[in-house]
Amino acid sequence: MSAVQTLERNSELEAGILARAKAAGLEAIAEKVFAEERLSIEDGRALYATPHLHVLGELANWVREKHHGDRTYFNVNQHINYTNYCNKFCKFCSFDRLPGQEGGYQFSPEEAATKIREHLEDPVTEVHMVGGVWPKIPYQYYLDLLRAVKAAKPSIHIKAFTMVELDQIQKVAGKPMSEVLADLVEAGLGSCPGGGAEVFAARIHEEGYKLKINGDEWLDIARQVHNAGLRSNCTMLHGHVETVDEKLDHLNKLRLLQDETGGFQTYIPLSFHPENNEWGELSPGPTALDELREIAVARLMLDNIDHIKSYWILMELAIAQTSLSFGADDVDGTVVEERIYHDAGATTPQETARADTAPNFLSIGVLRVSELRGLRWVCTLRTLSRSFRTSRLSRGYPPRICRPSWPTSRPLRSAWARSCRARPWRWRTNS
Ligand code: V47
Repeated sequence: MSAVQTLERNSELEAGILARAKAAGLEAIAEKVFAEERLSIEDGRALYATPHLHVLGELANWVREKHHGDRTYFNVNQHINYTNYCNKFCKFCSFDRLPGQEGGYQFSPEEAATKIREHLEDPVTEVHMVGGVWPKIPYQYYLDLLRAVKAAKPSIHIKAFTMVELDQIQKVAGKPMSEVLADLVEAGLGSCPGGGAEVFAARIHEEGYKLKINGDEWLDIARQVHNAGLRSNCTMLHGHVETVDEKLDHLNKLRLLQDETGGFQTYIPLSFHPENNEWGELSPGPTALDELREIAVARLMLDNIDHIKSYWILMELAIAQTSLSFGADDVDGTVVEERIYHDAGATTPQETARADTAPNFLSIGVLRVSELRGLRWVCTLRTLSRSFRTSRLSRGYPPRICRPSWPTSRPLRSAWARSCRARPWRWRTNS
């Protein structure tokens, strides 16, 4: 297609979206989106309120395609929750235990390293390591944990310790955060995950997690992490007792810090899971439509954060797939062993084997699945890409959900599915 044809098609696409936005009363917002103007809190309220979820999705998908085209990022990673000992008693948490309580555990650095060694045959490039906050854990433990994991697999990228854990680590270290971060980096830390942010509003902090750092403290530690040259993710826990305005305040605070530091790589809305925790009595958690809205609003409000992640462990694979048409461009990874959400009632599998996941996402027309290695894109994986035609993403919305152009007949399709499982992925490593 020539450049002129592409331009014509894009403006046709925009005209179509604009017409539907107008019918939905979202025309002014659509114009701002196309002009790449920042949306206001008032615009955010309209996005949360609109019953026209498809128009919202269309706008978010337009932005997603503009930034990432037909790419979806996927990661061969491994989660390690090194301890569930915690003294914060957050009302949404089902994972925490006290020492001596049934199910309580803390891995030694060597045990964590063993978990990495168990997967040396897999092309795992990143470990996501978080745990509870337990003041009796000495500073040296955190350094040893990083070193042991790195020794088990020197090439691995370690994404570890939320701002909440860093706060605790700094307290136990008894020295400035800048020095603590330097020590952790020296021991192997590569970046930080986005957890622990919950909802920044003082009311929610007071109601749900008052023993933990508050929103301003979370943001301040994130600032220090970014200033130390590390990148991090950011999150918001939604679907419990929060209001729309509290969510918009949270998103706005993330957006402002990102203007300042540029250090957030990915935003992940975390869907509240209600089993085995206090807040479960107050809320059943978000519906699939709430989850799609959360992804789309984030894509539109967080205009300065590159990646919006649908964490499939929380959302179920099918909703995570659908969310790729509502603004998400990242689906996390293989995970291997997850405890925080499974303790809270998640019914997703513990691990999605690469061979199963790739066809799952590819089957909705995502052609290239790329690997996020420790928050840096280093690999592009073109599994099966020749078997599919770009239908979903380059033709705009609504997605033709989302048929691969081949194979079409049933026997061919089963043969194809079998071969997906049998065929190892091919990797092209850029580093
Ligand atoms: O901070 C705890 C949340 C977070 C529940 O950075 C719950 O790539 C739902 O942040 N229902 C930790 N959520 C996990 C996290 C994360 C996950 C995946 C990827 C990344 C990343 C980060 O989990 C906690 C808390 O907000 N959480 N309990 C619950 N019942």
